[in-house]
Amino acid sequence: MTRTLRTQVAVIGAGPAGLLLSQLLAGAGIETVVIDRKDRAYIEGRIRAGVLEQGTVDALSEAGVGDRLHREGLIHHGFDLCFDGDRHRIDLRGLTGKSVTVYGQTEVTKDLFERRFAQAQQFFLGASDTRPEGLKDTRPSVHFTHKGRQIAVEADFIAGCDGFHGPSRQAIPPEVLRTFERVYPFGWLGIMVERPPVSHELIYANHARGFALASMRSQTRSRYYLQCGMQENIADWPDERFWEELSLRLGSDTAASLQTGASFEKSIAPLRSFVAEPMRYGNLFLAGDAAHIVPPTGAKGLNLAVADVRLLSRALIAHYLDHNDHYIDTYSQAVLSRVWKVERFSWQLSTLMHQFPENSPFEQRMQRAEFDYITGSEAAARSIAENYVGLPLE
Ligand code: FAS
Ligand code: PHB
Repeated sequence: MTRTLRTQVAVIGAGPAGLLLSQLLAGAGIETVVIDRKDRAYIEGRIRAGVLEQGTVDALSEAGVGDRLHREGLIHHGFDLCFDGDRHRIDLRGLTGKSVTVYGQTEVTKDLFERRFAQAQQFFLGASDTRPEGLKDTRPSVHFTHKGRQIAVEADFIAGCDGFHGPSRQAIPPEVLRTFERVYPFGWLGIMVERPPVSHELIYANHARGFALASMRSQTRSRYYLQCGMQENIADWPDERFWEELSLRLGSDTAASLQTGASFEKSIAPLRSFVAEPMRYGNLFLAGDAAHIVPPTGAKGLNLAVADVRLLSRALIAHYLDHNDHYIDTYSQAVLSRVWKVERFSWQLSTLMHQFPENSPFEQRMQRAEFDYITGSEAAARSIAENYVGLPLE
């Protein structure tokens, strides 16, 4: 016996995109139901992004979840690019007048969950067999199993915020959906450690042995990444080996300040660029990783998801409050225009900062020339900076 519910917007996915969308819509009095296959503890425990654009900070503040972010977030006015031991600071503040905030996605998700539960958001967590149906109907629906019961949520719209592996993108007919993909020939091995960061700002390094990134979550908690092979096994990377490799790639001057210790999280993430078009089909709207993936080099994944949600919430609020469907009708075109620009930047920085096994000596020289151009030209540095702090929403 199926239990049928009715709402205005059914949101599949309680990651940052789905949680922020439900929060922004609630602020406009629009009702949502949020469905996720995982439980709150699992979702909050996922360690992912660490750098927030100002636009993301503004959106979280507008959503009423900015208090802890403003208290605990670290404002960064620049970051370092290193190439073969040469180190150059990209002065974000001086070049763009803007900065970024270091604050983990884990914390963003916790803040959003706390707010949504405080506002009695209707959640179905631990759902299985989630299926969006009737996308072209005036009353599409999401069907799933929850605590052994068959549930159907009828809605005006469905927001597919269910990440790269979710069902929403796959519900778009193959003859309509177009996908674009680049899989990089390496991954990122990341660790988290309760030690002060090696530097007060982030360091991106391209060394002959591979890429390295020195990041952080606070003044006492550091996040480090090493480029690694796609088939690497975590068991082959004990902490001692990780610290030794990181020291080599960061260079002896920087490594002299490195405070090592026992990691409490270690994982390998593959790198890909991916875009699905369109981001709307009937009454289904895609947002975040459900529609696109960027390599983490440009710190864009989470920020791009938030930008999608800002445009989607504007479209849905205009529909319900102003009976204006202009932003709904132009959502896919508007959001994809920005998605492709961010894909370009993430691809550019990944291409510059990693060792590619297949690169010819000429392509290696092109990498060096690109680094020398960026460090020698204010215009080139400003281009990197304006993408890193976040392109305008439109
Ligand atoms: P999410 O994937 O966060 O959330 C999707 C939600 O949908 C999940 O909670 C999932 O449980 C749910 N879902 C999936 N299938 C479902 C189904 N069948 N039924 C119901 N629910 C379902 N970005 C950065 O900027 N910097 C980084 O360093 C970085 N590192 C990353 C490392 C990894 C391993 C990964 C996977 C991503 C990383 N990202 C990083 C990108 C990441 O931050 C994403 O951009 C961000 O989580 C996007 O948020 P959402 O679109 O909400 O998708
Ligand atoms: C992180 O701290 O996890 C992080 C920071 C910057 C990136 C990617 C990841 O570009």
